[in-house]
Amino acid sequence: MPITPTDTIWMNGELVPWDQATVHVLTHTLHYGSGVFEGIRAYPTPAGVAVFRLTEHIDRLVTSAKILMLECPFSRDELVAATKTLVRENRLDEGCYIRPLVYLGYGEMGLNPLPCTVDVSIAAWPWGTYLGDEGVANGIRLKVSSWQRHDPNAVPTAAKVTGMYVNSSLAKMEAIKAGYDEAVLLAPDGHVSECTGENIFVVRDGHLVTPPVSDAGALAGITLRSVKTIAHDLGLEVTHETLLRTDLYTADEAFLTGTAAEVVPIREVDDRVVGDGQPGPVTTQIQQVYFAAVRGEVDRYKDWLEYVE
Ligand code: PPE
Repeated sequence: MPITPTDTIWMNGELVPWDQATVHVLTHTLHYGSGVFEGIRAYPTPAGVAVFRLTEHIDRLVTSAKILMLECPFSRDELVAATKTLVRENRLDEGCYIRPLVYLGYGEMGLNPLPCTVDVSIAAWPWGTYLGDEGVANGIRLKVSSWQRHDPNAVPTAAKVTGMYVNSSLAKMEAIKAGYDEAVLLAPDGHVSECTGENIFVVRDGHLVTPPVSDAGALAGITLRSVKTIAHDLGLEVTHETLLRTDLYTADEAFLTGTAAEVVPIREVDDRVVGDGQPGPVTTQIQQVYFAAVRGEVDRYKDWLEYVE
């Protein structure tokens, strides 16, 4: 997934030319994975480019920083304003992916992070579909990973910590090398947790089920929250229930949700066809409403859009 450069990246309060947005090789977080980050998307709408649920993403970033005891030198409001400035100044009118990062900078080494300076960057660039246009249209093939999701007492699964994504990358590589598109990870108790960078839903008898986020060690997804609202508004019931891998095999439909991935149907899990192997009617309906909502085409979800102008 190559990056398309834009003009500038926001670093510690300034817009820095793209090629100069660099760090020292002894940057603390590069060694110990102790940063926190977000993934956010902006979309073109009839009223101009809008960042989807920006304040909620920045709130989650600030919460992740709190969990890691990172003293973020910028307030929530400053980070929201900085993100809007970045998207506006780089004229990303067709939408973009936005990646804020709070990290420990250069100056200290060793496992005590408390004396380190905390740096913040926000980058944005145009990014297409994360799991491919074909996957969005026709569904993807999943493999249950041999790698287990984190134990929340080993690393804080409620925080979006850079170093924790080693686990996701191991699972992703295993799945891709075995010929699948994506992996689903099981929590230490054997229940379904989430995918490498997405939450997971199944549809049973027209009713949506997703794992209980914190018990399953999954991220409290903002797309998951949006999908729950959309489903309720469509008159569909949504519950959080523990799921076994066999619940994925026997579901009528399944799909995953995430900012980068958006809403993607699952057509197979461990070589078992889910439903009839086509995106099901509930998945398709949720996907259509989600894509319309992010593009400002659904009045009732206008509050989710934060305009950069
Ligand atoms: N689980 C994980 C592990 C996760 O990384 C994400 C987002 C989600 C669930 C869904 O959360 P939300 O985006 O709030 O609906 N993954 C981000 C990073 C992907 C990547 O770095 O690649 C994202 O989608 O931006």
